[in-house]
Formats: sequence, C-alpha cells, structure tokens
Amino acid sequence: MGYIKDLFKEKADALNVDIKNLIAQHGDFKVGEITLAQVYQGMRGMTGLITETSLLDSNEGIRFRGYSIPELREKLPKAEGGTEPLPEGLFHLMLIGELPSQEDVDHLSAVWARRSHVPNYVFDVIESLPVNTHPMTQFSIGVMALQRESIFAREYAKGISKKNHWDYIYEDTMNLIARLPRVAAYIYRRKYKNGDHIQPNGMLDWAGNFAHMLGFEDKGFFALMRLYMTIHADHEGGNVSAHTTHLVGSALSDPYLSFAAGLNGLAGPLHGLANQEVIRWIEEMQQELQTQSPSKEQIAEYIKKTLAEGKVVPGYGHAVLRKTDPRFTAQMEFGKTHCPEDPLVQTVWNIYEVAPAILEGTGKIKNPWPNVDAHSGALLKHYGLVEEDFYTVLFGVSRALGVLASLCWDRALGFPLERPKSVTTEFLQKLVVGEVVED
Ligand code: CMX
Repeated sequence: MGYIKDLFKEKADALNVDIKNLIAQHGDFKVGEITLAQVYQGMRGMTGLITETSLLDSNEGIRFRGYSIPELREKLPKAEGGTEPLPEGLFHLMLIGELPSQEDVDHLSAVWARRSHVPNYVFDVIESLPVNTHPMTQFSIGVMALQRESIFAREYAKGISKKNHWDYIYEDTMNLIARLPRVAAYIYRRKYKNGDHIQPNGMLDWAGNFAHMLGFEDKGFFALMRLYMTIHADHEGGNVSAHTTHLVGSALSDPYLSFAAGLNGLAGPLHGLANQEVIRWIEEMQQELQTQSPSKEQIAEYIKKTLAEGKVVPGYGHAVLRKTDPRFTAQMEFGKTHCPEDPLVQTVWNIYEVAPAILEGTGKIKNPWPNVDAHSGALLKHYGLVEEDFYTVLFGVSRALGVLASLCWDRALGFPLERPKSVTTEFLQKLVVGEVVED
C-alpha cells in the first residue's frame, strides 16, 4: 500500500472505535428536533449526516478539519515560487485529518500524474456528443464513460468483504481525481479551441497541469487555478453535490457513478451553475445599460429590476451561510493583488457594495451576502478563460476532492444505505390532530 493509504487506514480504524463508543454511550442523545416546516422546506437546519472533511459555521464560513481558508492559504504547502496552496495539500488534510508536509504534497502530485491516463474510448464517447452540448453534460457523461475502469465495481462483482470496501473506493478515488483534469481540459479544447488538444505535463502539480492542458501558461492563472481548486473542494455534507455523491455511494455505487450523480446536482443554477449565471447576469446588465462599468446607482436599479421580474440575483444568498462567504473574500483578496484595475472585477466589487442592503430590504432573503460564485467568473475572464458555460466544470473538478475524500470515509466507517422516511401531506394533517401516530 502507498503510505497515504496506510495512514488513512490507521485513522479510519481509530475513528471506527470512537464512533462505536459514542453510539454505545450516547446513542439515545437527541440531536435537534425536526419541525413540520423543516420537513417541507428543504430540510434546512436538520442534522442528519456525518461528513468528516469539513464543517460550516453560518457566520464564519467553512473550516476544513478545523482550518479556515485564510489559515490554509498560509499553512498549506505551495508550488516552488507559488503564492497559493496546492489542492493536493487540502485533499491530504481532508483525507488524513492532518496538515501535510511538502513531501506529502509532492508525493500526491506524482501519484496523480502517474494515474492520470484516460482511455481513448472516453474521448470517443465525448466526441459522439454535439459540440454545443453543455460542458457540464459532457463532463458528467465523460465521468460515466470512465466508470468502466472502476476497481470497486470489478472487485464487488467478484465478491468482497464489506471490511475491504474502503480499499477499492480509495483506489477509484485516486484514479478518478487524477483523470478529471484531463477529461475537463479535453472538453474545453474540443468545444472552444477547435479540438486543438494539449498533452499533459507530468512534471507539473495537479492544478498547474490542468491550467496547462486548458491552454494557459500565465503564472497568475496557475496561482488562480490552485486557489480555485482549493476553495471549491468542500462545503460540508448537506449541499447538493456532496449529499448526492454520499447518497448514491450509500447504495455501494462506485465513485464514478456517485460523483457523476453529484456533478448533475452541481450543474443546477441554484448550486454550481450559479458561477455561469453571475457572469451572464452582469453581461446582460452591461448590454442593457450600454456600459462596461455600470455605476453603483445603475447596479442597484438592475438588482431591483431582477427581483421584480421574480428572478434570483445569482451569486447572492446561501442555505446555511449568514455572512459574506470567506471563499468570496479569498477571491477578492486575490483580485486586489493580481488585477485591481480590471473593470469586470471592479463591477463585482461594486455589486458587493450595493446588493446586500437591497436583498436584505426584501425582508425574505435570509442571507443577503455574496457566495463563492459571485466572484469566480470575473477572475477567470481576466486571464482569458472567457467561456462562462465552462465555469461549473472547474467547480466540478475541484469538488471531486472533497466529496471523494468523504466517500472514502463513508466506506471506511461502514455507513449504511441512506434511506430517510417520507410521509404524505395527508399523513401530516392527521398526525398534527392525533388521528395517526408515527411508526
Ligand atoms: N435573489 C433573489 N431571491 C433570493 C435570493 C437571491 N439571491 N436568495 C434567496 N432568495 C429568495 C428565495 O428564492 C426564497 O424565495 P421564496 O420564499 O419566494 O421561495 C426566499 O428568498 C428565502 O430563501 P432563503 O431561505 O434565503 O434561501 P434558500 O436557502 O431557500 O436558498 C439559495 C439558498 C442559494 C438557493 C438562494 O439564496 C439563491 O437562489 N441564490 C442565488 C443562486 C446562487 O447564487 N446559488 C449558489 C449558492 C452557492 C453554491 O451552491 O454554489
């Protein structure tokens, strides 16, 4: 076994013992109470999942194994001469629970480079799709095509003990993460660069090589990709992409099937597609107002118009967060260092100045502050990655790190099939007046 795999097994064995003790001693402890409103309203605030890799505080934002984003930007190892953390380091932290050394991160870069081969039949499947198929659809289908490579599915068919599930899930996880940048870059070059593909550079780190295969060699873009891949990786377990991957995985669907399902959730406009929608919304505003740099007053009017039309203001609001998303702040800091004069970046900052008060003024939006998607597109545009319908694919490549690290934990901890109870409205109407009782 590789040493990271050995380390993971050691940690998983220890946590399994802790969980057994916790359930034995406190199994009857009540964690919150579920109200009828929560059952109808998207299960907000209902604790019903275990996700070891990260935890979200509604005011402070995400912490990965206890570390905030500013702490990780400082503490995680960087590429030589680089300024931003390497996502390999975040994956190590999420999987093992400890900050990695530079050697750990270099080791992961090398392992993923070695495992990154994508069989030609996957590209053939992608080529069979009309080129104007949305990149997220191409990406999800590419991952599904790769499923033929699943070691877990192959070994399960032969018959394996439940206690070894984690081992094959781990192998699939490492192979899938290694291959995703190649599949994503293939789709990008196919759709926007006339199929002029760029071979991987095995000497680069995972995100650096991804930037290279997309066709960008600017050092600033490398830094952006490393930051982007780090901050989009995980946001605890209840969001649609993480929850879906976990749910589908609970049926012992392999990591390819589970992650493709998660990607399909990420492709929704209320989740990951919001990064595309933000840029489209800004561009529509620019077109309507016939200016690249709308004033704050003009932006305020446009926000009010969007709300009056019954549409959402993309990039704002969150199901859990109640303050500015630290992933937004990290990108804003990056923008202040690398491209403070960029008009689109400045427009994003002007929106940030006027939108929260207007959204709060509606009296119904619980979080008027920006989320991660409000900023990412403007930075990508600055470096020339201008095709916004590709942005959610970038989010998807990053999200694999968190949801697949979690899937390793799910199987290492032997979590069961997920199957919550559902009821009908008629049942609830009777329940509240005591005509029926719960099972
Ligand atoms: N613009 C307009 N209306 C908004 C809004 C926004 N940005 N955010 C919330 N609302 C509305 C909701 O649609 C809801 O309206 P109804 O009562 O008419 O149904 C009301 O305000 C209350 O919603 P909420 O409790 O504040 O928010 P939810 O938990 O229901 O939804 C989210 C959260 C993210 C779906 C919502 O804020 C939204 O649609 N934002 C815009 C899309 C977006 O940026 N998504 C990306 C989120 C981050 C990510 O996953 O990548």
